[in-house]
Amino acid sequence: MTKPRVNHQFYMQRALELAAQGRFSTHPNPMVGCVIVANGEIVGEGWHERAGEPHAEVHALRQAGERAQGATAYVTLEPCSYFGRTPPCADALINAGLKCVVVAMQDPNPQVSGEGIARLQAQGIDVKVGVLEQDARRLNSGFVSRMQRKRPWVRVKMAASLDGRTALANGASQWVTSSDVRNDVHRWRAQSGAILSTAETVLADQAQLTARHQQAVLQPLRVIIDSRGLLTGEEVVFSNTAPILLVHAPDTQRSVESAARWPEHVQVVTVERTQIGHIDLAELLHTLAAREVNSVWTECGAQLAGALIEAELVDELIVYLAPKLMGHTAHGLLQLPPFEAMSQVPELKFTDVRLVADALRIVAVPHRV
Ligand code: AOF
Ligand code: ZN
Repeated sequence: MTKPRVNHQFYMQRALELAAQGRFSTHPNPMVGCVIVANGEIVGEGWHERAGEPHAEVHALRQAGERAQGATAYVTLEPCSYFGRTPPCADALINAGLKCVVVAMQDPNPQVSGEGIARLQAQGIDVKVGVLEQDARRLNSGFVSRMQRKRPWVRVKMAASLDGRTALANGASQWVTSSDVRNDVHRWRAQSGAILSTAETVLADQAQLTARHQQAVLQPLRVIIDSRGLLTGEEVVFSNTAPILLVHAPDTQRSVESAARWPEHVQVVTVERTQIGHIDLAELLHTLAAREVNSVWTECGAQLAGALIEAELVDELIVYLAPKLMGHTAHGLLQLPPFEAMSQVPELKFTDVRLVADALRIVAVPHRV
């Protein structure tokens, strides 16, 4: 007699949905979901809501109670094996008498990294790894990036007319896209660990760089590159007291003059310049990862966006194209060096295209060979 096939993907899909509920609140921790199934019935569900609070497995085990005995747990990330802010989930699953644990992906955190799985197996629990792994990795691209590459996942947002223009020749640019598009931008901001911009953009747009989205629970760290020392502390961006990281170069005049003049929510860091005089963006990203920033949402001008692309530090481009035409005398999206052959131009791959309000939103990833 053949055993009925258990639909691991079905339950893992549910666990991923639960995990995604932490989109606006879990960072710097990963989003994790857990489903406990006994005799073909879901008896417990949970997700990790906030760093410092119980992990997904703990919530699901509490709900399942006695019914966890002999059941199967579906977890989107390998159960943890060490005492962090909370005790190890592998132990909680062992103590509850789970028979089988299905895991979407191994935890890239070097403090776990296979140990949680080994711990479960050592107790005779049947562990299956890799169900819907791609989806789980995509969901936590930021956490995985910080753990494995020691830098955050970098998204660069751009908005342009259909013909790829951002500002008229005289500089007029507000607003290329409609206010409904800006709501979508606030949603992205709200799920990012940091928003990266420059003093030039902050001054030109009177930007606040906050996440004004109803589900925004944690304000992203606002990271502003001010290598020329243009900001005084009087700009609108400083009126909101969410944290700001001001990035100066060692020779930035204002930083040399006095660091103490900045309000309490502003911290200044110094990042070296590269040979061509720009802030070393790779070093800046390492600094952000060290501060537990998983993902960076970049809103900037053509220069920084171009520099990030040239340095191969962009993971996703999010481009909003408004149904407008601005003509060839208007400014383009990106500053890149002149290319002499088509073989030199950076190639991308579109991963998502959809209508957002009246704009076309394109997500593209660099096609690295
Ligand atoms: C799990 N289930 O729901 C989460 C896990 O500081 P702590 O105690 O919250 O631990 C955070 C680490 O635990 C985090 O870096 C990641 O490795 C793991 N996250 N693990 O089994 C969960 N959120
Ligand atoms: Zn855990």
